[in-house]
Amino acid sequence: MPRIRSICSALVLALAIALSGASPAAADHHLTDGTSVNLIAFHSDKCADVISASTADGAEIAQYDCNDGLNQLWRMNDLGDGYVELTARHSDKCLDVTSASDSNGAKVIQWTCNGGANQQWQIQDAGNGQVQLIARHSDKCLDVPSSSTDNGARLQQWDCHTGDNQKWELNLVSNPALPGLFADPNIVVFDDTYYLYPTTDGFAGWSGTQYRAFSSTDLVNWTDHGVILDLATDVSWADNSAWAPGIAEKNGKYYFYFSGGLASGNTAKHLGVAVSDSPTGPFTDALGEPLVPAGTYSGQAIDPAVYTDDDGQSYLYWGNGQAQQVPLNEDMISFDPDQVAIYDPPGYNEGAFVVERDGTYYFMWSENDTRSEDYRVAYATGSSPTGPWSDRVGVILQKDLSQGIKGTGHHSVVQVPGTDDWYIAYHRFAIPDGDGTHRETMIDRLYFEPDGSIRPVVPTLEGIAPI
Ligand code: FUB
Repeated sequence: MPRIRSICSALVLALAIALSGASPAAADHHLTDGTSVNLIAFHSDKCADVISASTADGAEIAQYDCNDGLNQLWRMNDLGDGYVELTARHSDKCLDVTSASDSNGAKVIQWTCNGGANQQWQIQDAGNGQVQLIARHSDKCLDVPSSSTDNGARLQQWDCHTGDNQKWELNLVSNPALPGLFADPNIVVFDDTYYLYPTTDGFAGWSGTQYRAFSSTDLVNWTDHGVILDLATDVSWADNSAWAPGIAEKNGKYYFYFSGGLASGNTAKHLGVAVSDSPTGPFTDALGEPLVPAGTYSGQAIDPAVYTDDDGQSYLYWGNGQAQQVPLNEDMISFDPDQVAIYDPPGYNEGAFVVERDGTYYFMWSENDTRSEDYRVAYATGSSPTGPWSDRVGVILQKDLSQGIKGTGHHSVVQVPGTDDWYIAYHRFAIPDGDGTHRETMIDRLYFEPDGSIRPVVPTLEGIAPI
């Protein structure tokens, strides 16, 4: 498994301190509640693993060669008093000392989380980027018996000592960026804080009604700000299909572009705009009617995205089957229909997104159907926010079956302010068992080549280090 080990030593101490609440400065820093990690035994380089990916209470924890399994991934739930619960991502069960035993040699298992002290762990700095994990009820350490290096060696608790078989490295895993099912992420930065605005996924026919906002200062730890717009209650002309939003800021107001339809009657999608004084809403429908009614142009009125040029002029892009592009008026909630231009490169399906770098504009889009594992991202370049656009340059994001990654698309791109560092947010089929309506939001690095072309993105299971 390609691991992002380099970040461990730099971050592990911050994690230990932040989670113990000992240092507010460190708590500001990086890893806190909800971070997922592999627990890697220092002496063996093997991962703490729920045997056979069992979801049963009582399943033992062993060390095993690290792989990409969710049964080797542990979510840290900060209990706020210097202790964490560690829940296995595949089962949502807690790392637990069996029967709350305080004996040396007591087995470590997974068990339904119940708040017991035998499910609470203190993360203690052990130096050199490693930690000890100390059970609250017994004050004993998570330990690999006899310093075994064997696959399958069952973990136990034992009196804490300085042996390497009680030292653990925490390997941060940041993908999926958001817990749960979210697709079509629109990533933006406002005032040095990053925001993600996705489709809430997991509904047959993409019939969800709610939009949520998430924020982060490091692109790894995301705060859920809850529902910012609900078509079922907040919009008169749509009550269904809250799809793929885009957002822009102007003069201290935030404009949220979204699609929706009616569950009954005409199910065509309209495109609307809502406004708020805050990037985390709540948002109010700005017009009381669609900005782009269904049927105005060929294809569905979906997948809005906004690019704002250096001169402050914002442009709206949207469309399925073909893309429309138009300068927005100063009010951000209207445009001149005579200025709408159609762009329909070969392969274009939906999910248009535009960025600029060094005077070159990049028009990117998604190809194929979101239900296909071949959903992917391609691009062209131009000399202005509305082109003219080059021929399709090529694909920059696609499935990677060697990692089980499928259906990578409907992306957006953000530049870290003041740097040439770029990140891409996109969705893929959820792992495991995802499909075109069960998708997860990922963030990976995006690089430009010296000639200005976009290097194909390597989609990762691990994700990124905090910025
Ligand atoms: O999430 C609903 C739809 O699926 C989006 O509008 C499309 O871009 C596709 O990802």
